[in-house]
Amino acid sequence: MTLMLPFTKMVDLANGTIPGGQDIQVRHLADLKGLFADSAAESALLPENPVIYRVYLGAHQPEVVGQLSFSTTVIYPGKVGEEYFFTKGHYHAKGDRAELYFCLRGEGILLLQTREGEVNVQHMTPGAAALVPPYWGHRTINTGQDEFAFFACYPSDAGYDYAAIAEKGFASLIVERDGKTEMIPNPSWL
Ligand code: S6P
Ligand code: ZN
Repeated sequence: MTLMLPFTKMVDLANGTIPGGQDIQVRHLADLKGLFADSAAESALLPENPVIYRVYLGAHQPEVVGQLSFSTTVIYPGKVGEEYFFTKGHYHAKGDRAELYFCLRGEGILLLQTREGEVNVQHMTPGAAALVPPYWGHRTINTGQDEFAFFACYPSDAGYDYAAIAEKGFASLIVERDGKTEMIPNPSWL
């Protein structure tokens, strides 16, 4: 066994970034193509191809049992049609791996769903610690006017299954109607 040394990374609480982190993933609209319900609105915005969110990896540990990795995600404010900007969303490839989210700034929704289609909504405001239990797919959505940022800590071997969400989406959509945030059924959900 190789003994790893403890370490500390600072999260910038003002903006939710991890300065000097190991990696930054940038997700533009083109990376989320096909995920928004209003495909006409999506196509209209594609030439502009805005950045939807960034993921700042604080620690990407070896993908083995017992290790923890952590990151922050900053989702920018905006909508495609009436649907707020969101993350791609995934199940963990190892479905029995849980995850913890801690909201740093802004406001948003953690939308969870089982493979059987049961949906759950957690409201995220600064200070909210939300648990993603094993087997729940998860997507985060910026329902506010400002950037929405949260910290995530997860087993390093959890992995990602994006395919199921990319194919079927979530059973519910989070939209703005008449200036209010609403959850509506996804008309394309089978
Ligand atoms: C990883 C964790 C987050 C997301 C990030 C982006 O298990 O849930 O770090 O990766 O919020 O979301 P997505 O769906 O694009 O990976
Ligand atoms: Zn996850």
